[in-house]
Amino acid sequence: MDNNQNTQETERLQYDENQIQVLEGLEAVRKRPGMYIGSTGTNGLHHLVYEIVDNSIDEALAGYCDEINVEILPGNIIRVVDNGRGIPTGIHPKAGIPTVTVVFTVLHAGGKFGGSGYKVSGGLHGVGSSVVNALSESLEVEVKYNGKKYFQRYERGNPVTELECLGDCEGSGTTVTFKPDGQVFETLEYDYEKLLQRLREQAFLNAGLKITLKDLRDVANVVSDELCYEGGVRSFVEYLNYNKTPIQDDVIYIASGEDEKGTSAEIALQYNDGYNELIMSFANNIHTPEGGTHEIGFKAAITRVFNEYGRKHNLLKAVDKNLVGEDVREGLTAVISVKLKDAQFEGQTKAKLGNTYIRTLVDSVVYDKLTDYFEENPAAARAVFDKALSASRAREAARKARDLTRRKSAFESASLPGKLADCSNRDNVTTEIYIVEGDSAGGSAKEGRTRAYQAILPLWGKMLNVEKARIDKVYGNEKLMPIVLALGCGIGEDFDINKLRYGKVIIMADADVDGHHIRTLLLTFFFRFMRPLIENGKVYIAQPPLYKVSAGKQVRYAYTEEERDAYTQELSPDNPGKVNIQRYKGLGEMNPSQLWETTMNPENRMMLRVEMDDAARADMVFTTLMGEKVGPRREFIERNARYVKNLDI
Ligand code: TSJ
Repeated sequence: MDNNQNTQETERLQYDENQIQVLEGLEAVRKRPGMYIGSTGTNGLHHLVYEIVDNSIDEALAGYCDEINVEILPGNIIRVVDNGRGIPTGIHPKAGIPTVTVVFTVLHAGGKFGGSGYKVSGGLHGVGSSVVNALSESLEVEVKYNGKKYFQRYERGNPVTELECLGDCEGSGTTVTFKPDGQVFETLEYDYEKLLQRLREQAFLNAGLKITLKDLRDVANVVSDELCYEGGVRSFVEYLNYNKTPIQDDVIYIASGEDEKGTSAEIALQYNDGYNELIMSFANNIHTPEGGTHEIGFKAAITRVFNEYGRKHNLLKAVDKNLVGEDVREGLTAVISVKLKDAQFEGQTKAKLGNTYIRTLVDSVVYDKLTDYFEENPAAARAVFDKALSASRAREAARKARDLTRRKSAFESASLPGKLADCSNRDNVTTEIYIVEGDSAGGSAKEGRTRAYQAILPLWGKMLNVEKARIDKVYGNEKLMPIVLALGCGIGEDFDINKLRYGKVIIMADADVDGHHIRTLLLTFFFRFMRPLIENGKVYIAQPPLYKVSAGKQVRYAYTEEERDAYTQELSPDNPGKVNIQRYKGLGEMNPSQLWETTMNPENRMMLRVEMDDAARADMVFTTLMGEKVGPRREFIERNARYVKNLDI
């Protein structure tokens, strides 16, 4: 880190009573970091960056900042620079120390000395820069304020220099550089794509704000992105629909304007020819993946607009039932962004907006503007209405198909698929189902498994790509139904995680192109029709070893090239030149006991749990990889080769 030549000479601060309280506050943060940043895993690590950047975004919202730069420096040190007013450096009247020092050392100091007014209450949001400071091995702040440059350094939350004036300067702004504490975090490695995703979101939500992200960790390979969207939420919807095929030319944009309480709503939406819905909602720029009153108001309004339009233009006859929410949201991509002074976040993860007046506000503005849009754009209105109508017919067909499957399975008494070799235990905690590609691997798995708690379901032949199918095509599909029946938890609206028959759902396929394809198809299916299965961490990918390294009777299985080389080293001293390396091309090359030892035995096996960072990111990946457009797919793979590999976990 820079600018710390003077550190050693500077005396440590003398602490008065206030300061001691402060340090006890930050001590609490270090004792229970999870309480403040959610976790000490990779999410918590990234959360530190968002906390700092949010301060710059507040400054932008207040109208004083239009550029934010975020850099990942060598050693996974983060630097955030903005061109705002700079954090005030004068003595804070209550604390008796510089305001900037208060900001970094007093818990919950944020917002007490100004800010945009759109502060949020409770939860993990806006816990503030002092938390980041407490959880950083070191943090340095440089402020350009009132024509002077100031600097202060902290270690694990404690100031180790006074706030020093470094002399005159031009302009104003804030630079914060921090190194997350290895004593606190399980991992210190920043994920560029993860930061990019979140910063891009913020750039869309703050139209015109320029955010730059730079990865400077590898000098030979500097990566950077500049994010600036004049179109705001409209651009956001265009971006989300980038690899989809819209059925209307324009993005519909709805804005409420600000009311006397300072509340406002902005909505952008566009329909595409696919079958999925993607709604991203935000309150005060904070993502609300669990929805809340803004989403409820939006959904209620569009359903009403569609039904009134259908009745008025006689597209829905007297005998026809009303369209339901699912119908009018098929193929919908929407972004909802509301701003309010007294945001209440609810739910387990504080990811759901609770203020009831927002429902009415969003409902009425969406209802009015969308009704106008339909009347003024008859061609687009007809296209989206007809789509909703055919969604409603498909829903009816799916219901019939589902009832048929239910009757059939009741009739056939055993409702489990014939190919399933079930386990004998009946609980859904300790049991596992292996979904195995190919009959021969399926055979080995059946023989090698521990029957008490491991079930095997072999798959064979080409599987349906559900990215291009509606739910009615899943019912009765001979490749997918065995999975649905074996898992027992239903699909789509009927899905019920409590009915899942196993504790873990494990996909086991070869480590080659075909295996990759099967994994992607299965994950697409789970993501589109059994999403809570992924959200609840039930889906795993088995990792068969890539190599068998043997010397005489000694055998090692290697899951990476590094491991292979290490085992070769390990075994060679005793057996010079006698090390044999076999590369496994498929599961079929292993006999049942080898398959058990290397891939299925909980004591030895490597498995990856499938996790979903963000529905929007996952949606984009699945549409790109499995959808119809070839151009975006190629671009995506070229740009994200590393990420595709990660996702394919
Ligand atoms: F919080 C923080 F310290 F982590 C941090 C704050 C980090 C970064 C990168 C930037 C900022 C920040 C704070 N940028 N801009 C500001 N602005 C103020 O703190 C500020 C300045 C002037 C006034 C005023 O009323 O005159 C009010 C505020 C909140």
